[in-house]
Amino acid sequence: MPTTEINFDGIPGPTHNYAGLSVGNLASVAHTNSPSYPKQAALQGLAKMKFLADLGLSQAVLPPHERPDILALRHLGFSGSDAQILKSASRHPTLLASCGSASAMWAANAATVSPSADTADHRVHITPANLQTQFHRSLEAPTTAAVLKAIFADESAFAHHDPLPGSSQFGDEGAANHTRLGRSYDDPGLEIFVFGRHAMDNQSSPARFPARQTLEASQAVSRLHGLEAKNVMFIQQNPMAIEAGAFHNDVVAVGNLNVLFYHSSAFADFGAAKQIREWFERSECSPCLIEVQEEQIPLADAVSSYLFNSQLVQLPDQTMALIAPAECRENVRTRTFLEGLLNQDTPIRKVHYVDVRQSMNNGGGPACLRLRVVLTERERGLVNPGVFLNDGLYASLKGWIERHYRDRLLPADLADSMLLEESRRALDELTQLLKLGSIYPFQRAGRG
Ligand code: SUG
Repeated sequence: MPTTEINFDGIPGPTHNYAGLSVGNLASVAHTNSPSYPKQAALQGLAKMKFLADLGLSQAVLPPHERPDILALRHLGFSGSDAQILKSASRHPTLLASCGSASAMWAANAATVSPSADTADHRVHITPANLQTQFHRSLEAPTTAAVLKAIFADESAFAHHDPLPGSSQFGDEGAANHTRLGRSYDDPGLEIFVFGRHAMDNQSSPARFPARQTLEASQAVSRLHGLEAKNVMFIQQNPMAIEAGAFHNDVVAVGNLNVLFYHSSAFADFGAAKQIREWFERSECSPCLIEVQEEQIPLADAVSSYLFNSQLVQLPDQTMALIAPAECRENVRTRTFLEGLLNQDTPIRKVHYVDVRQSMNNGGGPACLRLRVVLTERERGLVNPGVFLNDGLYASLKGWIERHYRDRLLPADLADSMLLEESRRALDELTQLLKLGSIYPFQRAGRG
């Protein structure tokens, strides 16, 4: 098998709920306190994974995190038994919801990964994102780091870095603000880091909504990964896009190999396309830059439909497909645009629509749910094999979700100690299914 891209998808966890925690994420805020459907969320995520696997793509899974995060609540001064902690914390609903979010499902924010073709020591470099802008997301980094170490354990092939310091100057949201382009997966690629603001001087940044990724964080990740300066670009997100609800760059742009598909308002630096073209010229390959104008798709439609949060994948026949959210089929402008795109001369030959609405309602589309990892055949052979989705694992996961997940949840249910027990039982079984060993605090400390 040649070098390929593998999608690692986060499974929506048993506490999936709508608490409206993410300022600047229009869908999250719009669904505040709506009932959520955790079983449906997880089944939708799993169905997307199966769909991609059936297209002949390599697909793997990442487990949910332990929620509510009892350790975090203890750290914040709650004490007693787990049930007592939940009861006391329920008097602070936003705090409890923050410790109960299933946000680890959005694996595009788990880490930044640089393939071995790009790095100085020819290992795959992994930096878990600190996600420090939103408290509920900042809780993910330690478990994410443990999970990634359990999956990519061989140090001769995989280099794990600590998350960046948890300060606002180093806000890092992982692969959602990182795109790798190139001639093939084997060749050194162009790693594009998109940042929302300069943290260490006074350059423009949006006012209403937070710019989560800083230039300083992106530069640090690029240094840690040992990337060559000539193969790295730092581009600022257009503050207007953040103001319109594009809290991550992957809401307005997606790239793969020589294709970059993006909204004309995605980047503040209008010279970015020229620089990308120049890089490709040096690599003796022509890029396919598909810039979508405001007249074609207004930014508001791009954000509500999540058109650019489609996955752009390379199929075994070497053509590309867009895996778009079903919302793009319902929006006449995006549907018409996508139909037209297939008649243009680009590598994109197919559009498939997937229903991940439970995740979409919290601002997470198809591309948010996956972390892309490009691996050589040797590296792939060194990955913990338990996480690869095949028919057997698919059937096991489906049964596991059906047995353990609740149908319906409200944020107030997070105070129910039975939910914590159910979730821990589910996760314990999952680590056995995926052969991950003990990765959760409750597995190490014994049940409280
Ligand atoms: O960080 N939503 C996530 C959605 C992340 C989407 N990821 C990418 N674009 N790659 C966020 O805003 C909402 C949780 C809540 O409200 O309970 C939330 O965290």
